[in-house]
Amino acid sequence: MEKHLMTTTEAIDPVFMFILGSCLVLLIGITAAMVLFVVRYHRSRAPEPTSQVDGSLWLEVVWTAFPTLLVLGMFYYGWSSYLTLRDVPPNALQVTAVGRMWSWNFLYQNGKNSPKLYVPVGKPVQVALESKDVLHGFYVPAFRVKRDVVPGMKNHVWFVAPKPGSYDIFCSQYCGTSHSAMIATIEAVPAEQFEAWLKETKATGAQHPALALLEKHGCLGCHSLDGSQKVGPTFQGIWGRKTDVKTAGKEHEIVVDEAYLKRSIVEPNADVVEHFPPVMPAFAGVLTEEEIRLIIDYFKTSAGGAKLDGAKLAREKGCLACHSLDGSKGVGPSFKAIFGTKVKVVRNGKPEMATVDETYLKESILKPSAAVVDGFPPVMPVEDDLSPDEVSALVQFIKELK
Ligand code: HEC
Ligand code: HEC
Ligand SMILES: [Cu+2]
Repeated sequence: MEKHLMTTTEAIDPVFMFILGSCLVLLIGITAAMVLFVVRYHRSRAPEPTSQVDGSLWLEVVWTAFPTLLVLGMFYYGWSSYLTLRDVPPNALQVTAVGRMWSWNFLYQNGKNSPKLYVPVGKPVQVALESKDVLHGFYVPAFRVKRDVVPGMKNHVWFVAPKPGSYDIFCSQYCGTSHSAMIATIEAVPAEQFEAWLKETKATGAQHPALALLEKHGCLGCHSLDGSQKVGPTFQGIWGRKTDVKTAGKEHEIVVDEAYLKRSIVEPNADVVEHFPPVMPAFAGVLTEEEIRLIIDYFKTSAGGAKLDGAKLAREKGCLACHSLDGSKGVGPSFKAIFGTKVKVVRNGKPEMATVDETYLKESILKPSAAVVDGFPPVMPVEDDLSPDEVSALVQFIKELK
């Protein structure tokens, strides 16, 4: 038999009941004693003091010892359940929750991401907490976990979903206009269903033999296939993209081609991509010529050719938290049918009319404060980890919205 795992709910609930119970007993006891004394010693019943006792050791010991023990009991009980909240079971599933104004996105270790937190029923899940912008709070009332999500700080919670179903996730820190809309759900599903869901991602090009190689050699631990940041640059859209690299200490721009890819795999420190640490192990002698061929082929076709889904991106990057698709006004203007229209914007403090074309859209995404749409607050965040391909996909998506 597996040892029963104490869940966060099981750790917190008894402490809560204990403290609530103690408070109730004290409240009722003190109120009853007070009422009793008021009646019993009312002036009409006892006009003169009835007793002249001026000390009772017994009473003093009791009223010192009892509250002390009670409070120490609360501390001990509370502290040990706090430790349960902080000690993550070693076999916990790892997920990262990324909070931004005003949405949550959940990243799984295989690179999959989702706006809903899917978890297997009955298994512990550790959620690492990250914020893209301001202070948020990850709050799941059903599992009694609540933790601040602070930009630049590592934090985590863990929980076990005991039964299949949906559980609410809220943001517990006021983080701006649409704070109250920063809601997501945990979908707890049976373990087999969860595994199937998790694997679904790899649907694109799952048949490609290079993927197995990328997995086998741990490339996907450092490189994502979906555009997300890991230790190394994403493989999404890698073929033909322009990259700044450092070769022998000198910075220059290259276009990703066969020769560059081969060198990057065999001799990664020859050209080190800007803003990344030179930590990639060399695969010379580990991968055969044939295998490297396969991987490069894969980059050329699947990873490079895979079209980015602008709609999915707009959701993942949180754009849809502020921009509607149906014409309704949100924190920002709706994306519906804006392409080709004219908008009044304020540029350098001066109002002007702008035509919504590709250049305008691109600028709006990369430098939101350059031209601020009239009647809207200048609160759109700069998404600094968008790749050029992602920006084009977003522009394309907005362009096609009828
Ligand atoms: C320990 C983490 C790690 C592993 C494992 C790893 N890489 Fe890398 N890789 C990096 C980092 C960091 C960079 C960027 C710095 C550099 O260029 O050395 C990089 C750069 C690259 C580049 C150049 C990317 C660009 O945008 O120009 C390619 C191609 C690449 N890796 C392929 C692979 C392949 C194929 C494997 C598996 C056989 C692999 N990597 C395994 C960390 C890793
Ligand atoms: C925090 C809310 C917020 C988020 C998140 C956000 N925006 Fe905006 N966006 C705004 C606001 C407010 C405006 C209008 C003021 C301005 O132009 O800066 C705006 C303006 C725009 C415009 C110009 C629209 C027009 O009608 O002229 C585009 C295009 C745009 N955003 C795209 C995006 C994309 C793409 C994303 C996701 C990467 C995004 N926004 C994320 C708030 C947001
Ligand atoms: Cu928030």
